Amino acid sequence: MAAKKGKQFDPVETLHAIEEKFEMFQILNEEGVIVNEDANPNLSDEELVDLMSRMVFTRILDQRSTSLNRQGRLGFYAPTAGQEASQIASHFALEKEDFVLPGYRDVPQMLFHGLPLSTAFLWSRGHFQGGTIPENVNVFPPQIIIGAQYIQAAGIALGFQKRGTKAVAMTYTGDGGTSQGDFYEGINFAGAYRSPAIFIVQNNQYAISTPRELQTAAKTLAQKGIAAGIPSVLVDGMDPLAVYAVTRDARERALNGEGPTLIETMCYRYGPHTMAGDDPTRYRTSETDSEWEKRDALIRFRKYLEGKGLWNEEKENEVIERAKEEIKEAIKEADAAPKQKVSDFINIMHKGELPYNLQEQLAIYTEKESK
Ligand SMILES: Cc1ncc(C[n+]2csc(CCOP(=O)(O)OP(=O)(O)O)c2C)c(N)n1
Repeated sequence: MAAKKGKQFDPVETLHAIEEKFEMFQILNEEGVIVNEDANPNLSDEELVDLMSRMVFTRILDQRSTSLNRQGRLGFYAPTAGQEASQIASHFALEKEDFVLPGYRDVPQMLFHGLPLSTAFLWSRGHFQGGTIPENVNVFPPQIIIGAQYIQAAGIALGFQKRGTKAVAMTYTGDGGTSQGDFYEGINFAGAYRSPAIFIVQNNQYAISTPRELQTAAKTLAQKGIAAGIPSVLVDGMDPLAVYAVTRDARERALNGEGPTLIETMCYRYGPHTMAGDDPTRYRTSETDSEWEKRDALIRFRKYLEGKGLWNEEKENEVIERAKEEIKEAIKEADAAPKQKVSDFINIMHKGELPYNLQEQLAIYTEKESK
C-alpha cells in the first residue's frame, strides 16, 4: 500500500506534545493562597481542620517513630515527612469501604483507614500480630516488594467490579516503583478491564539514592499511564487541596464505571530512605532540601487555614499533644503483646495437618519454649 502523501507522522513531536500536556496541577500555592479557585474542592471548615490535624499527626508520628527507632524500640521505619499531602490528602478522598494497598512508607494512610497504631508498631518490629489486619479494615499489610501492590490493586478493583461493590482500590508506589514490571502490568490490567482502581505514584525524587532523572527517560511519571489508556495527572504533591481534588475526581470516575486513574504526586522525602543506614547527604545537597522544605504542605495549609480563622498555634499544640499521647499508649500496647515464639510461626504458616518434618520441629520448639 502506498504511503499517504502530506505531513509525515513525527514520533518525536508526538512525544513532546504528550509531555507538554503534563503541567503540574495546583490549587493552593506555597504561600497558602488559592491560585485555582475553579478547582477548589470546597471542603467544609470541619473537613479542612480534620485534614490539617491528620497531617500534623502524621508529622509528629514521623518524628516519634524516628526517635523510637533510634532507641531500639521500633524496627523497620521508612520516614514520611514531606509526603503528608500526597499520603493524607489522597486518602482523605476515600471511604471506609474502599481498599488501600500501601507500600512500606504508607503506614499513615493505613491508620486513618482504621488500623490500630499498636498493630503498625508491631509490624515495624516484625511481630506476627503486626500483619493481622482487623476484619473490618480494608487494607493490606505494607508491601515491601516494589510495585507488587499495583498488581494486587488491579485484582481487588476487578473483584469489586465483578461483585458490583461500589468501592475503589487505591494503591501507592514511589518514583522508582514505576520502573518495575508489576507497575506496568497493574495499570494495564486495570485499564483493560476499566476497573475501579486509583494508582498513586509518590514522586519523592529518589529511589533510595537514585535520583528521579536517572530512573527513566520519561519526562513525567504520570505520562506512563497514557500508554495503558488510562487518565493520568501530575499534581503538586505538597498541595493538599490539589491532591484531594484529583483523587476525589478519580474515585468518582471509577465508581461511574469509567475505569482507573494514575496520579503522580510531586513531593520530597526530607529524611533518609529508611532508618537502616541510608545517608541522604551522600546523594543530595542541603540547598535542594531547603528548596523543597519551602513548599511544605503543613506550612502552606497552616497559612491558608489561619487566614480563614480556622487554625492557630493553640489548636496545633492540642493536636500535637494528643498525637504524642496516642503514640505513647500505642507503644505501651505493642510492648504488652506476647513475645513471639518459633512455634507461633509454624502454627500460623500452616493450616490443617503439618508435614512430618514440621511436626518434628514443632515438637522440638514447643519443648524448648516450655522451659
Ligand atoms: C522488587 C524489589 N526490588 C528491589 C527492592 C529494594 N528496594 C527497596 S526500596 C527501593 C527503592 C524504591 O524507591 P521508590 O519506588 O521511589 O519509593 P520510595 O522508597 O522513595 O518511597 C528498592 C529498590 C525491593 N524492595 N523490591
